[in-house]
Amino acid sequence: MGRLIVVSNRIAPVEEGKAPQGGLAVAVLAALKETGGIWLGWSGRLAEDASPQPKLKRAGPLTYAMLDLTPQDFDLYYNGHANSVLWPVFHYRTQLVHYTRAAEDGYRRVNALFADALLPLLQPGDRIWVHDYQLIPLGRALRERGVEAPIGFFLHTPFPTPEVLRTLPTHRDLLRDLAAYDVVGLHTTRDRDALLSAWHRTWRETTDGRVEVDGRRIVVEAFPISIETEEIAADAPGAWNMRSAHRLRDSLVGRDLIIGVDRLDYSKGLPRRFEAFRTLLERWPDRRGRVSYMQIAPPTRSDVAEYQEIRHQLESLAGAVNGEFADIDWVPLRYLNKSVPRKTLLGFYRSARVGLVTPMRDGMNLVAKEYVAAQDPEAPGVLVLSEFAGAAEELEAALIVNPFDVEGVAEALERALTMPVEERRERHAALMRVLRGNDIGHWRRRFMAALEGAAA
Ligand code: ADQ
Repeated sequence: MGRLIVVSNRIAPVEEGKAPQGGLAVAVLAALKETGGIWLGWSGRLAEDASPQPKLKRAGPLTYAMLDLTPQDFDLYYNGHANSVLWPVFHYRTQLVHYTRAAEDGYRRVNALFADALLPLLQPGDRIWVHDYQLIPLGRALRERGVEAPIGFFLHTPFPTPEVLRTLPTHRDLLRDLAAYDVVGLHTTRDRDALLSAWHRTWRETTDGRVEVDGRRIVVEAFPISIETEEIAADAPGAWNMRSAHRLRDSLVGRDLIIGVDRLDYSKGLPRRFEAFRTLLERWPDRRGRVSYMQIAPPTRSDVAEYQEIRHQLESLAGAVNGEFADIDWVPLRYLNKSVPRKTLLGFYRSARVGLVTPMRDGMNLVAKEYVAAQDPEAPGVLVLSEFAGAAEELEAALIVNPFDVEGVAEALERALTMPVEERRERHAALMRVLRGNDIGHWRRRFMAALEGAAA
């Protein structure tokens, strides 16, 4: 097997001896350690005189290649086309799209920069794995520079249906960009079918299950991303005993906890989720004083206007719910705008009677999976999960809700809070079977096997 070259917007270099944070970093590093290789991405630094050559940092069999960007390029590429056009289109929020040709030019220029930076680092036998919507044109940019190595692409967001995709003025270019890859991976069969129907005019399925676009044969498949199931299940009891988890439970004085953990993003459905909690307290008055909802939501993409707006909206909603229902010794809604260390989070998940995950659209949603894996199998909490999270395709034993139906979400909360322990155990066991059958290692190996198949 040749070396693996991973390209993503950000890279997560891991200090010697420290564990990587987060599933994707874990998966990518595991793959890179197996084969040796390079991880190329933006360094996180902005500089007026950014060099087009990446800084290289070696760590055993792998090399981190870190590119600086100019503030102008970053603004057009990242805040502009990636996060103000592609992110809202892919999450079906077409009213939030701010398309400009200048931003798309910047996006393509940065993708070309990535291609130029990668070219001199490549060797015969390399396999290339590109990640996510920031880098869709990279495969074609590499092909235009003569790269013949197998190139795979994985999209971490949903892929929209053709009518929604059409709001992007240059959607045909995007479809042609995707056709430059040998493997295109999506989270769910729904996303795969959406891409196939967008390709409909030019694609045809071949007998070996591939898709032919303009004479190129491409593997298009659902690879549902997952978590380190066994590690999380093994770490959770210790995390439950950490001081942070004790502090949390002490503060609850026996009340039930509902937990939500999300990046502060309009795709995550937080305003309606707050409304659903308010509806729970309105319709079931004896829940008052007996349940608390903690929402952890660290701000992201704060330079984009919509992200500032949602932050204000949530502050005002949280204030309204607490103003209406709080008592001298009870705060119904705890709203935290900060990030929490991974281990601490596991202890919080395990302390919560309900995991509330209600995005309006989500590629997969790893929080849903982490919440399940962190539970005590003898007394597990209940996952309430949006049908619009990719995870719902696998996690059928959760309480599945439509996040647009605020009353329905409140009913599911009430049902979760009153669910007998036998039913909770059964559902948890069913969910764990799914998460053991498809953990992050399985995801990585399946994708790598598809890429290897393309090479053959
Ligand atoms: P995200 O939109 O970031 O990911 P998610 O899948 O839930 O959403 O992953 C978030 C990760 O960050 C989880 O591992 C979670 O534990 C962690 N996290 C979230 N909030 C945190 C906090 N306050 N403190 C600490 N850690 C926190 C994108 C797509 C998803 C897709 C993933 C992976 O939007 O749909 O599942 O990529 O492909």
